[in-house]
Amino acid sequence: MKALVIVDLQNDFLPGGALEVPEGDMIVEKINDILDNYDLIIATKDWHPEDHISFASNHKNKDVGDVINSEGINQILWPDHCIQKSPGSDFPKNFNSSKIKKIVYKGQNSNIDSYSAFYDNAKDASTGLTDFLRIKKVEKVDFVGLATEYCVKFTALDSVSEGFYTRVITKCTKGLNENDCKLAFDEMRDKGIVLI
Ligand code: VGL
Ligand code: ZN
Repeated sequence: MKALVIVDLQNDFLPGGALEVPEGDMIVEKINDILDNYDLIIATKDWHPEDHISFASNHKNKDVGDVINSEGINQILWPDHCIQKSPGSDFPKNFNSSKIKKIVYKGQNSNIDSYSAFYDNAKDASTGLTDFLRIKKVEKVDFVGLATEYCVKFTALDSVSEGFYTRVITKCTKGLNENDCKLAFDEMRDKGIVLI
């Protein structure tokens, strides 16, 4: 079985959204165009409570872009984004979500962020995505979505370490920072992810 995991394709990550990824809107139709190549389509949603630790607004005297340390884990502070059930958390309206068999929600715990759709940033709590893929007898997983150097990277890295044959379709991802994306692609390649 061959699965596609669409990472955090949500309004807040598109131009005009709370945490906009430049040209993030340009991948929506490209993703629509490849859906028929897969046996199973899964989407992830960044799904934060209002008091989430990653929001700069929840910390006194901190700004977006500052880094705090919480229980030994560095946390970048972001604008409020992808608040549960908000319009910013929705899929883009031109995204064909009709073929999605499962939505994996992440970042729901107020006290820790979750860039990966498999585990939180402490590698503590699992979302159940590994079990879901194994039950469905998935061996090959392709990843697309936003943002390349955060949630796409960490999700794909966990996928390869969970033992799945893992690819990232680079033309169906966009990132926040071009140089960080280059570094992210190098790291993914080094860890055995196939970039296509
Ligand atoms: C993401 C930053 C904060 C992502 C999510 O989806 O890449 N980035 N939350
Ligand atoms: Zn987030």
